[in-house]
Amino acid sequence: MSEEKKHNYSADSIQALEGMEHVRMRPSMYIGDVGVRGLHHLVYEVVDNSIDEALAGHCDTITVDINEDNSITVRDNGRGIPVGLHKKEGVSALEVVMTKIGAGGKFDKDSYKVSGGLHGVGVSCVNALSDHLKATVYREGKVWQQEYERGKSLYPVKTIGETDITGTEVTFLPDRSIFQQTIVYNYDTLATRMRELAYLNKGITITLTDKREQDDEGNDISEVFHSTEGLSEFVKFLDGTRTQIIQDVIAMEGEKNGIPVEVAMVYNDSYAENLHSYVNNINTHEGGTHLSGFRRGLTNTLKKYADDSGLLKNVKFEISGDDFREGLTAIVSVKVAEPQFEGQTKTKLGNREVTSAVSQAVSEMLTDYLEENPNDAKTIVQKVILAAQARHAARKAREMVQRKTVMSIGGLPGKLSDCSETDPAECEIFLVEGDSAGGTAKQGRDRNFQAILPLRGKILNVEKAMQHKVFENEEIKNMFTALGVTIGTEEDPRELNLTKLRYHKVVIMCDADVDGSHIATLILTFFFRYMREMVEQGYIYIATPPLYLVKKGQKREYAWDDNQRDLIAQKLGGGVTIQRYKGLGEMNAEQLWDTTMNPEFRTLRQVTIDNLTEADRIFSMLMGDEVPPRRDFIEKNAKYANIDA
Ligand code: 0RA
Repeated sequence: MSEEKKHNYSADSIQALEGMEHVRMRPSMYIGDVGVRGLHHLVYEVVDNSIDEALAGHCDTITVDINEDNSITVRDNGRGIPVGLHKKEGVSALEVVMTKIGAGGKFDKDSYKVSGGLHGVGVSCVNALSDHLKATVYREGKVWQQEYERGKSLYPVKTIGETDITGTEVTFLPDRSIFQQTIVYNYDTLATRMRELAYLNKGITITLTDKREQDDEGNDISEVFHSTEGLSEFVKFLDGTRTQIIQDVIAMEGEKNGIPVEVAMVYNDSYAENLHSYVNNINTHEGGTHLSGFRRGLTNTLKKYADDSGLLKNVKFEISGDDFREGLTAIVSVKVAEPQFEGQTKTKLGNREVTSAVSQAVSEMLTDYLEENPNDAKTIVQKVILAAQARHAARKAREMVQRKTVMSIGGLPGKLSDCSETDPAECEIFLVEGDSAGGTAKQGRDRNFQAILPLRGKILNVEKAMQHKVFENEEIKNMFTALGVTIGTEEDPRELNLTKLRYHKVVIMCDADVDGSHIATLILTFFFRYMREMVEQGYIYIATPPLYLVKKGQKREYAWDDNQRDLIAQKLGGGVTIQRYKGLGEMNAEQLWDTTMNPEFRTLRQVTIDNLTEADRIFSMLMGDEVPPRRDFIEKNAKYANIDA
């Protein structure tokens, strides 16, 4: 495609374009983006085809290899993609699947194709976006093969040998000219998704191997994901470090009105609600009809049980739906033949018929459970009553925050050193650990567009505090007021209101040591639990102060890690003095500006949530009671709180 043609791109020319070329021209339309997310999406797309084959009952083993050159190999023991002549296209069915957009699963009418990546685009799309792809099919006693470059076949399907197994193997190398940011795969990202898939599709064994890296014994890094219990194991994994307050995970699996519904739930002693929902193995962040169905079933059933059992006799305040979900962790997974996805990120299920299917399923299983486990039933109802009580207290505290914010034209927190610029898009606020570092930051900043809010020592761990305590906390009230964020809109009294947000960059600036990263994590936990939309909108950043100052005579250079320090020392030719910054407080205002605050030289790390489910698990683990898993995580991610999981 010439440059000129690209610019003269019109509706007509889309149709004229071959599908595969269109994928290369507008990759984001097919895989969301061409950054890290899109890169990993290619793997999910290929794996989803194998999952479909497994769901159809023909495959139980999938392996995913990250090869040394960052190419990916996905292998399964299914029937193998058909290789016979495709009458309409006049070439092998394999070639059609690999080179025609939307050809996907059209061959097998019996199969109930439900998985499929977020955009359900198929493997041909991966092919179009790969520098090179090789498909190998083991089928009918022979090994068949075809290779492609940027989606174009290099030769007709050929046989390269004999075999007594069946299956499909796809190896692809993403095209650097498309994925310009990076083509390096992240093991943990893939592991998280493969683990999730194993829990969502019990019985399948998924092995992930990283051939780029070996352990001390020289073996590749590798993990096997397999779940016999499915969602109930997933719930236990997610709630791993929380304290369960009922005997067992409440789990059900069945089909209602032709819709397969799977639910697992457990109550813990926290105050957080953790609902995760999936449609056809896709995480529906924005919820939708299946989640409404779950909520409805849960509320109706528990309410009825509580009423019938007389446990509410002396309860004078009203109990709301939210109260039934405090301390609840639950996963709802449905399979829908023709899902309608809505919402900003197309992760909200719209199919109306799903609500009643899930609601009925939940009512049935929960009614049985409560009858068979009266002790647990009582525990749950008591928890609900406490939640309702606390909610009334929390509402008062929230209203205080709100009143203060509304009144606060000119009533900003005393500790805030505001900037003079008033356009939020241009404004930054630094949340700084401690008053002394706050003072340095205040001197070092550019007061035109940078504001400073010092926070006192350890801020409240919101993971473990009841809601009203959170809203009563001074530092947290200051953050709401300074940021101009309120809670409560016309429609939803709990929704965040960002219309008066005063800064579009909120920078968490803490010491570059273990204590500092702990404080940064506490602040992040607050944003994640109480201002999640701020994170989702990309407003939250972490500053990265340097670890070392290397001096020789008048020359000063900064280093952010040991390696860099040594290189600088070498470059300056020995005889250097090295200062290790133990905290922000050891820097003077000018140094702090030069290294950490000046937009020209600083590095800000934007906090993103790739995988909400995993982020949730990490926060509950980091901020929970149990020390060993936290220590493990921090050691593994020692390079300064790597929370953008
Ligand atoms: C359609 C028909 C048949 C197999 C597949 C698709 C298939 C596709 C993929 C993609 C990755 N692994 C796969 N395994 C199988 C087979 C129809 C038949 O044998 O009758």
